[in-house]
Parts: sequence; structure tokens; C-alpha cells
Amino acid sequence: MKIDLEARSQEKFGRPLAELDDTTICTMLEDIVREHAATMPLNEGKRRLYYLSAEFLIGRLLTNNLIELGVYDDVKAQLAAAGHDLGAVEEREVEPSLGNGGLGRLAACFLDSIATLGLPGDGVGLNYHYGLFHQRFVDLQQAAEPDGWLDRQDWLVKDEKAYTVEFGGFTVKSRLYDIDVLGYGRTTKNRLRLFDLESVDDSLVPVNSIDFDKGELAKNLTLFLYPDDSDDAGRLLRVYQEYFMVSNAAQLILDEAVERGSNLHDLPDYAVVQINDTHPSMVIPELVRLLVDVHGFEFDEAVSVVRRMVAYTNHTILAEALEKWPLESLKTVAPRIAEIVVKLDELERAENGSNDAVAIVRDGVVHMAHMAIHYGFSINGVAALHTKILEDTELHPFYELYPEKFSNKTNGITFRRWIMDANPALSGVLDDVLGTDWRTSCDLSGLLAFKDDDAVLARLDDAKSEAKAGMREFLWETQGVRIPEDAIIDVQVKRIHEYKRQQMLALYIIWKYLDIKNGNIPARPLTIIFGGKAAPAYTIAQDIIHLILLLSRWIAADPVVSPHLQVVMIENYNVSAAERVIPAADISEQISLASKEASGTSNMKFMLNGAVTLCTLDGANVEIADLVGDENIYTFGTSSKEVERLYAEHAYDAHAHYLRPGVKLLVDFIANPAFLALGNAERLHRLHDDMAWKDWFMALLDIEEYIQKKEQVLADYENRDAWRKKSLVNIAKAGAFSSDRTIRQYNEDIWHL
Ligand code: Z2T
Repeated sequence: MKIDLEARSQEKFGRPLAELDDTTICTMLEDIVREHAATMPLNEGKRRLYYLSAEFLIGRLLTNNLIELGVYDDVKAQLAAAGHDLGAVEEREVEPSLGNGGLGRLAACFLDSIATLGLPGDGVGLNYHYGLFHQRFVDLQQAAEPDGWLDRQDWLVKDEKAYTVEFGGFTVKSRLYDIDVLGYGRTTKNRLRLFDLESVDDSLVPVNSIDFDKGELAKNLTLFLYPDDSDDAGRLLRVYQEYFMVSNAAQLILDEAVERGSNLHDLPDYAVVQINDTHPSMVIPELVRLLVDVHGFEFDEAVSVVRRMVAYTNHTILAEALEKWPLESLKTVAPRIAEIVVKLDELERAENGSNDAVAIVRDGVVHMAHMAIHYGFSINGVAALHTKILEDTELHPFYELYPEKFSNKTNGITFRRWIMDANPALSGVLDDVLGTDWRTSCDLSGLLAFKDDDAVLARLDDAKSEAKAGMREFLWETQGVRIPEDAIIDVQVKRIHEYKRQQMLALYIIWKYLDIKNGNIPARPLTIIFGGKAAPAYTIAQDIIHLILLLSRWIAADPVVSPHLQVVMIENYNVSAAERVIPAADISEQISLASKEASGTSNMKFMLNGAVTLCTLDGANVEIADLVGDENIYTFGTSSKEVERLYAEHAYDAHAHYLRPGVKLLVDFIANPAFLALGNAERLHRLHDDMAWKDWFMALLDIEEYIQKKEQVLADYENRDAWRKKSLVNIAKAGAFSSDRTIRQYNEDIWHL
């Protein structure tokens, strides 16, 4: 691809490139990439993958696409020659807001890898006009506002395909928008296909408020993404959204298969559907419905076709996240789907001897995961430990029925975005030391040979400093915070959730604050960075945000402690912020209660960027620990086995832990009189009492060992030589977590594209 920005500027604006502002240049570059992508052919193959997901957290696309097309350096040079900085131009792009967290970001990394491997596979989802809410901090609390990302974006292209979706009592028409998905060094592409309502009405959303008119579904269905990570509010509107998504997806799948020569009886030869958690699981009855009602199949044949083409990924064991809809709700939303679900339940009972433990419909409630396991041909977990827990405990009766359907697919991350794009300094060092092959192979193990090479260790250290400088600039410009140049950067960024235990890191901060007050001055400043949104309906998570913001202000105002300890909570943490913060981190906090974090993916991004992990043995942390070895990771905490036992036997006594002297001091600090006066007393009391009496995710069980480990990490950081080696080993071993590896495994074991 050849780009001549000067000529383009003259042609479009009649002015030299030097005179354009950053926003105009950004739009111009987006147009150039979009127009070029439009000419690229699709990846072909008889069987196509449809990756169905309610979320695709794709992040900004400009830099990524320029890198994929191999023109990044050229564009940068042309802009520089005209006095412009590509970095500043990149900042003008608005980030699409189409995901909550890990699940949505995983889908985005997967699209990148599917395209990079040249496999024929599209993402299918919804075009939420206001996406996930935009987070602001007001009075040390989270405020949720609509994110009007769609007004100012340039990537969506209208597709001529459109369908009709019939709900109980009304019918809507859909519209389809595509975003081209490019692969690294590829001349062919895939697409992200986002369905929207033809009759959607943006004006239903008030300025600065996410409380919109819930009444007219035909006008509001695609306005918002539900802000629930891992747990689910179970609201009816969500069922409407899900049915809208899968009905469109199923119609698209049949349409395209017929276009490519299928007679539908051979549909599994033309299409395979991966359902990203249960949110799209109604695609199963919807495909059956279309085959029976529209295409005249017998019910049994329709079921046998669908059974050979749908695969399901589970992303959590949290009970509250397993979608269960009242059958009555399904009857309201889509009566024919409710009918088919009941028939699927009867068929399953006839086949498996009516075992209530695995039933699809039980006591008037539809268990979506059960349906997906019975009528899908594959179910996978997202990390080895997670899959083992599914097989041995959570889904054990299903594992006994269908051991051959179960497999593990440990998550992965795309190296294009998470190192080439986010960390050019480190990428440059790797090019110099290893050659550029790593950019396609994602194999960084060659670095191990340089473990004792001072020059290489120093260059890696310089790259870390450069990333830190970038982050300091970002935090100054976007958050108005200054970070000391020599600070240790300790980061926990992810959705705010009790099981992820941000509250435990808050207790550490209290401990450290008191320790410094007692005269123990640290060797160098420590900056602890949080980022993440909390579902607006999740009260305790809001309370945790409040505590963090209060600690941040309290410590900043303390002249004795503030030179040594700083707490930063990034406002509106998103993919763009992650790209600035993760490369700069020294310590990666992965401290979920063991057994609760299915995998985690930021753990992989931090490792790839040379941070050392401080973690419990949960999710993919277990695999990271196995790879890097004991001396290159810090693990602590109660094991997942023991945690499962404590739950099973109701044997965890939060209050007994609270009463231990060292612990009580820390918890009581949350509700100390100065805090109550400065902050929101109701929130602080509630959080204090919750921790002292309930502590459902056992932060008090692990807090003492956590503090000890953290202090050891900080002490070890001072042995700069040893630390640099740890960092190098982490980078060198990160190849295992490339999403290219994950996608190859999905393809070899499940998709067979
Ligand atoms: C989500 O981000 C995850 C799980 C969910 O379960 C829902 C959402 Cl929105 C329904 C996360 C997991 O918590 C995380 O451990 C995992 O790494 C990620 O999905 C991708 O698998």
C-alpha cells in the first residue's frame, strides 16, 4: 500500500499537510485505511467461523491498522516531515465502547489473531450507540455517564444485509454495520459485524445520564451495553438484546451458507459458531426455529444439524453469572423460542434419563449454560485451572455425560496491540536483540540467552524507563497527577469486583501508610495505580472505589507520607489507558481469591511488558508461575482447593479473622473519624461492616501473607540486577500467551476451518 499524505491533503483540503490540525489528520488517516481495507478480499474457505459475542472491546484502531498494513513507520515519517507527531494524532481517535472487560477484550484479541492467521472468521455482535458508560469521579465517587463514541467514529461501514426480528407482540428491522478486521502482514481480511435497530432513537438518552426511557424497545434496544462484568443483573431488556443479536446472527449465517452453496442440510460444513459465554446461547433454538419454520426441516433433523455446529466457551464459575432466565421471560420476549427450548429440554430428558442436575428447564427457569453444553459439540474453559474446576466441580455431571466435549483453551493476547503498538521501545530492543521474527512467531524465548548480558539488561531497563515516561505524561495530561520519576510502579487495573480483591490492596495501602507514619521510610517512592469501572448497581464495588479515592486524597495531603507513597485511581480506565499503563508497570497485581478468576488476561499483558507478577495461584497465574519458575514470580494465598473446601463446609469465619489485632487495626481504619468526616460515611460503614462480618471473598484470610510478600517484592526490587533478570525471563516466556497460539488450538480442536 502506498500513501502520499501531502498529495492527499492538497486533494482533500487544498492545503499543505503542515497546515492541518491533528483531528483532521486523524480522520484523513482513518479514511485512507478504511478505503484501502474496502478493496481487500475476504479470507475464504468452505467453513466459516462466526464468533458470537455481546462484547468486542476493540480499542482504537488507527495505530493497529497502520501496523497491520506495514505502513506505520512511513506515515510517521511523512507526518514528521510536515511538523506533525503521529502520537498526538493517535490521541484524537475516539475509542469504541463495546465491552466491559476481559471477555470483550479477549474477543478483540481473537479477531486480530484469526485475521493474522488468515482464517475465514467474523465477529458478530451489537452496535451499542452509547456503549458501556463513561466513568467520572465526582465527590470521590463513581458517576456513570453515556459514552457518545458513535458520533465521532469513522470505521463502521454500512452493509446491505438487513433482517426482521420477531419479538412477542412486535417486530423490528435490523441494520448491519461492518468494521474491517486486518491481519498482520495480510492482504486479505475478516469483519466485525455489528447489528443495530433500524428504528433506534438516540434522543431517548438524556445528556449526562444513563437513565433512559426503558419503555419502547423498538427504539432503545441497542442504546447501551449492560454494565455487568462476571455477575449479571438478569434484567428483561438484556434478554431482548440477546435475542435481537442471535436472531440476526442466525439469519446471517444461513444466508451466507446458502450464498456459498449450502443446501442447509450440510450447514455444519459451511459454518461453525463459537458462543462467547452464554449471552449468545439463544442462537441454538433460533437456528432450530429457522430450519424448521422457514426451511421446512423436521425438528429432529434441525437439532442434529445445530448440534454439529455450535461450540460454547465458559468464562466464569461465579454462580451469579450463570445466566438463568425465567421461562416466562422467554415467553414474553420470543414465544416461539420458549416453545423450542421446552422441546429441547424434553428431548434432553428423554436422552439422559431426566436428571434434574443437568436439566435445561427446572422449576420454570431456563439454564442457558446447560442448553449450550447439551446442544453444542464443544465446551471449553479459559485456563487450565478453570477448566479443571469446571470438570471436577462446577460442571461435573456434564463432564460425566460428555467427557469428549470438554477441553481447555488458555486465553491469549495479541502481540500486535500489546507490545508492537503499546510498547515501541521494548519492541525496538527485541528487534535489535532477536531480529524481527518474533513479530510473526511471537516466540521470545531467544531472550533467555541474554539473561546475564549487561548490555541487553540495560537496554530492557531503558525501554521500561521510556514506557514510564510515556505513562507519566499520559497521567499528567488526562488525570492531572504527577508521578515521581524513580517510583516503583505497582498496578491493579481491571473491573472492580470483590473477588478480584481491590479491597485487599487497599488494606495493604493502609498498612503501608501506618508503617511510614511509624518512621519506616521506604528506599524509594511507591506509586500504586488502580483503574477500573464498577457496575452502577454493584454497591460494594462502588464503596471500594470510594475508599481508594479517599485513600488517594488522604495520602496526597499528608506531608510525611506523600513523598514515599502515592495512590492513583485512573478515571475511565479503558483500552487506551491500558496501552499506556501496562508497559510502564514494575509489579502486576493479580490477587483474586483462588478459584474465582477464570483466567485473567492483563496478567499476560503485564508479563509480556516485563512486569513481575505478585499473585495468588488462580486462573492463568498458575500457568505463568509454572513457566517462569519460583524465582521470577511472587505467589501467596490460600489454595483454590482450600478455598473450595471453606465454601463447601461454610468454614470461613470472617469475624474471627477481623478480630486478629493486626487485621482489626487495618479494617477499622476504613471507618476512622477523619475518613467519615471527609468521605461518605454510609459507604465507609457499609464497607467496613461487610469486611468485618462477611468478607465473602476472604480478603482477611490472605491479607497478612499478602503484606509480607509485597514487602519482599519491594525489597527485592532494590537488587536491581536480580530484578532485571526476573523481568527478562517474564518477557522471554510470554510467547505461550500469544492469542495466535490460542486461536491455533481452537482451530485444530474445535473449528477445523
Ligand atoms: C468477563 O469479562 C469475564 C467473565 C464473564 O463471565 C463475564 C465477563 Cl464480562 C460471564 C472474564 C473473566 O472474569 C476473566 O477471568 C477472563 O480472563 C475473561 O473473561 C476472558 O476469558
